[in-house]
Amino acid sequence: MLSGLLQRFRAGDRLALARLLSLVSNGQHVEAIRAALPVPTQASCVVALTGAGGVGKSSLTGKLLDPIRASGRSVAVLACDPQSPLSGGALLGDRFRMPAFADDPGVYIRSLAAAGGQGALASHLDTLIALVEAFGFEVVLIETVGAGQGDTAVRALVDVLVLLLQPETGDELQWEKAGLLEVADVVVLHKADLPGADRVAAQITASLSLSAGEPPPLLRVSSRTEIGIAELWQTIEQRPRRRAQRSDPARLLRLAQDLLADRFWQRAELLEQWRSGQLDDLTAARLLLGDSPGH
Ligand SMILES: Nc1nc2c(ncn2[C@@H]2O[C@H](COP(=O)(O)OP(=O)(O)OP(=O)(O)O)[C@@H](O)[C@H]2O)c(=O)[nH]1
Ligand SMILES: [Mg+2]
Repeated sequence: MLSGLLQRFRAGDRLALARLLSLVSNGQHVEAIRAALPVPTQASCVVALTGAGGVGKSSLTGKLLDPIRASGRSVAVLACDPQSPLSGGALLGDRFRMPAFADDPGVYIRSLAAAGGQGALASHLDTLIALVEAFGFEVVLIETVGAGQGDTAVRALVDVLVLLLQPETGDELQWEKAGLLEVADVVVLHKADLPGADRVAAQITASLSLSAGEPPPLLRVSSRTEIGIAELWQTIEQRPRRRAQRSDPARLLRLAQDLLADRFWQRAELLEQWRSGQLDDLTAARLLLGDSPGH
């Protein structure tokens, strides 16, 4: 079942992509899927939009599709929704805000909910990203509800983390306490069309100036009036890509694993010998690596 699915995935079948995303978000066959993914031909740009519920992550994600598509790049949106898929509300809601792209082959939008909630989804987020990257999408936008600690984990998996704040939340000090500002690469004061935006912007600027090192840029954006949308995408694009940091050995290891995985699935004969018991695990693994079996 899985190998057929992967074959269709490699052939560019969107239904196969959807099915694989479902499997991974439910924690099924994650290792096998991960191992079988082709190496992406080009590095994509992975952006996470995080912030409290209702801050406007979905609306802003929809708006960002315009400058991304205008630049000619394809884009996948992964909305990591903590709600049950049974409610269906979030999925429909997200789609409804992006109707202009329903027939655009360069746009793929998917809401994901995990049985185990947000944490379960986040634990497989790297593989979910790898899936849409391997499918060929050049930009990946991830919508995730900010939960403080979770954002630190998300940050390690993406190129740019965008934190959304809004005026009039009444709990403006919460993001400071949670250390959210510290993990952000770009801070957005969203719903800047609302009254109180100036005051909150000044508060955020003051908080940012207290942090050690270069503070992240703060942008005022409104998805309602479209103020700041183009500037935001430009800012995101110009940020250094975290994942591209060449000094990270984990990235090299990942590439080596991908290459090895490619080789693995081509070694049908070796797999058959292993399945039939002619080769034990260790010997088969060494042969796969190109080692002589005894060493
Ligand atoms: N005034 C104003 N309202 C906005 C703006 N963007 C979104 N909203 C409203 O804010 C509400 C929440 O927007 P969403 O985009 O669903 O927010 P979200 O962060 O994705 O919400 P969750 O996915 O539920 O966490 C909606 O009622 C939007 O109409 C904006 O720029 N200005
Ligand atoms: Mg949303």
